[in-house]
Amino acid sequence: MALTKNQNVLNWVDEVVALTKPDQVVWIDGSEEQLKALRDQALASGEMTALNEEKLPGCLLHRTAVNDVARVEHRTFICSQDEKDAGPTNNWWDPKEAYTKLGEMFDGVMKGRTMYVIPYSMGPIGSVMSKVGVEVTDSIYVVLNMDIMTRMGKAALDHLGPDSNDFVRGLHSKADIDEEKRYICHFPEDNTIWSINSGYGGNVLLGKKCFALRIASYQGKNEGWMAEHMLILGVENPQGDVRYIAAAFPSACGKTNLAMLIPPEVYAKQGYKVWTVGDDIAWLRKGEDGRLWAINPENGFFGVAPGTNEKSNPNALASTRKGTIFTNVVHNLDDNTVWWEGLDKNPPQNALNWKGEKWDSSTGEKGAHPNSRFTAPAVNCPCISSEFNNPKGVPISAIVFGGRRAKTAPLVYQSRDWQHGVFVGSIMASETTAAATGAVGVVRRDPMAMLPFCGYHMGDYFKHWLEMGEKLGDKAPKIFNVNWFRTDDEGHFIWPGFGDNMRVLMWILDRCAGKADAVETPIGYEPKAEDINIEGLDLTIDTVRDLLNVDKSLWKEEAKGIHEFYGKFGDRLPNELQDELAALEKNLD
Ligand code: GTP
Ligand code: SPV
Ligand code: MN
Repeated sequence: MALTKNQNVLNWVDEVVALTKPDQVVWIDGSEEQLKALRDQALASGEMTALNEEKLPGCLLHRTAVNDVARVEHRTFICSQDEKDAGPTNNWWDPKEAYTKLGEMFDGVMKGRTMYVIPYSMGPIGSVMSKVGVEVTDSIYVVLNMDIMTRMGKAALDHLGPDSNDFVRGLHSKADIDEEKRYICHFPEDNTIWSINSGYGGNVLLGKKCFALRIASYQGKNEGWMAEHMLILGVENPQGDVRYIAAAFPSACGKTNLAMLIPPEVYAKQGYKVWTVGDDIAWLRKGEDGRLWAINPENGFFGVAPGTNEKSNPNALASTRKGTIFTNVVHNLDDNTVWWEGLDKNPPQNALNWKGEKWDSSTGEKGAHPNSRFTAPAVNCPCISSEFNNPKGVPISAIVFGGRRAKTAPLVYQSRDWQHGVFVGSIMASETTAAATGAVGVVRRDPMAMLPFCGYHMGDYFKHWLEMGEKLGDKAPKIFNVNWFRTDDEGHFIWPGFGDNMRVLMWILDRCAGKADAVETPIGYEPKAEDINIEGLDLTIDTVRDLLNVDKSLWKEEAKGIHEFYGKFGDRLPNELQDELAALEKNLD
């Protein structure tokens, strides 16, 4: 039975029912009773496997098709009326053509299947910063994941109200999981997403990257706010004051890890604490007090499993110990639990790999897919912020950009001002990871970690950033860049990373509070090496100096790459950024 009298929602659901022709339609109300029935159905069909009830209560295991394990950027489209509005960094498809072509594929695709209608809120119910979506899908896996990742069910429709038309329409079908016919299409001007032939996270949990970044970034530009690929964390000092940082790193570059970090002993003993508000997406808006405020629109974590362990990220691991869905990890058949590379040094002997095949770890073949994931409820996280559900969000003191760079980028530097900070974000580059299909480890430009997620012209996006800075004036957060991934000549990471990244955050917060010094370099302000606290680390101040070194010849090469990249944007590149590039080149001479 329909859960709403909102005629805009009802009409749209009627339309997609007429198109896809499901055998039946089930409205997801979010009740435990309904969810239990769906879990049971998924267990009976083999779509999911129930895990050890004592060790992992309420946890489920799922395997996607082997051809369907990551986002597919080459099959992701921005379907704006005007090709120019998608910009040079997106794949564009004429909306009329896309609707027609995909319409043929969706025609009758749910015959013999059940359609689930999922109303959900991105952001706390009742917040002025939250927005509603409705996803229609033929996948129970999607329903169960959306339950963890969003505020799902009737409350979302109540939040929308009886008349509003301001909701994002998401249509998804697994169809035949045919990778040749896989399309993730966004129609920003219609608040619409159509996704077909995939069952993998970022392609099908339409509230996440598709809505909360691609559609929302477009909405934010029009409505004067920002949707960003950022974690949000709070650092509490011994006096109990909390300062918030938002940080944008590309996929699989450390957001979940930083968001949940455990302070090293040197800070823990003084009473410092770190609280997680979000690990992947931030919606940011100027608040009544003139500062920039952020909410995390999500309600759970869709985190990278490999590398997560008791030492690297105990909070993430703890988050996955109940009510979690594991995707494409190793199934330990001895005790019906899960395993992945980097969990511990004891791969299970009697186990199935991510493909469901008998797995022998001694062959050296990986058991879990490098992009295997956990979907864990945020409430499970031991360090979840008390402000997690605060409809006002949290005020942001610092914005941090960062990527995976073996050489060029130093451990940390600060921009001279907001405009220079936008430049710093725009020139981000990072080595590609397994989160998207394609080559891994190739350096590419990834401005603000939004290359795959900006729903409109990236030149206009830079302009929007500059405008936000003007709006915020002297209350704007300070902007920084970090790199945890510098390597030595043998390719080993030099900086210990993980919890020790707090040492860098402390310099950042001290700078925001006007408490720390800096030295000027050609690329921006850097800490004095002695201002990075290395107490308790097996690392010398000379190594910190190396980590902070700005190699002018590498940066001159970098500037060439930036020129080339900027060239793509033509006259939609803001002049301010050209000026910043010219200033960088001058500083390097
Ligand atoms: P998405 O969910 O794809 O957006 O990824 P993410 O940015 O949240 O990345 P995540 O925190 O899951 O980390 C991805 C990988 O980077 C994992 O294998 C981590 O072990 C590794 N990693 C995270 N932080 C650090 C760090 O400080 N140093 C090093 N060397 N590796 C790190
Ligand atoms: C990412 O790839 O940045 C993720 C996972 O956070 S996905 O939901 O697949 O986009
Ligand atoms: Mn992400």
